[in-house]
Amino acid sequence: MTHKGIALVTGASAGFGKAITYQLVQDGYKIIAVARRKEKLEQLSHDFPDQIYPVVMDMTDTRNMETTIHTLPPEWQEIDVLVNNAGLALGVDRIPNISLSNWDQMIKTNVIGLIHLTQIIIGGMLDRKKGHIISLGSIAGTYPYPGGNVYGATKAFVAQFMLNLKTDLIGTPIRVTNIEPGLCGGTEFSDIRLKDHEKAQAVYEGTTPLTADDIAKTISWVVGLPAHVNINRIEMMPVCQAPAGVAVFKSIK
Ligand code: 8X3
Repeated sequence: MTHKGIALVTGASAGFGKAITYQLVQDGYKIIAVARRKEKLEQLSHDFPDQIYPVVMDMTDTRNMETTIHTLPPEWQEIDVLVNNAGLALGVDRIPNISLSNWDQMIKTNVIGLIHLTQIIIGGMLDRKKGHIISLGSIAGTYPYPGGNVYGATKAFVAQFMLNLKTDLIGTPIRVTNIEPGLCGGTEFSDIRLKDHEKAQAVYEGTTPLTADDIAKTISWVVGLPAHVNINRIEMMPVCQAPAGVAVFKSIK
């Protein structure tokens, strides 16, 4: 298969990131697979030893990020596609009954880690006049829901950052896309968010949610479009989901 280029995928060891990694390998990309969990990354590179370069990196540790990226082996330095997938939701508690450390962790990963890594990688893309930056947003960045508070706010940040990034890059060939999925099952997302497997399973009961493969196929399509086509954002939901109505609290007894 023709070698299409190098893609760096964050959060590559599981869920969306793993599906995106496998899909892009099938599409002919070599992948720098970034995640915190070394053993899971080793499994990925065992599956595709020549196509995957594993990098253990914590998205909240921005001090070492630049060194990690700039000391990649020379043959892995020219990144064509960056997939900012790493991110998490913690909790569905309503304000004020929230955990500030959960809020901090979401902001550090979903916002700070993402913008730092993007800034570190974009210079090389501009030098080579080639690149595509894709982030995983969420419908939670557009539609509020109870307990979505800071998670939704981080995803709203990501959506606006990506639009502003595209704007700053006008006149360059760099492409910028935000993927905004709704209900998506089969990953650790709700287990991590709710810290209760049964409650996490219940989120998807009676639904046919999106899957990580649906997200990976969408990214494959976006990346595979001709170089002059930029998909700014894609909001995607399963058929069983619709944007929420506006809430009204009535005090009638
Ligand atoms: C994941 C979608 O609806 O759980 O970002 O916020 S949702």
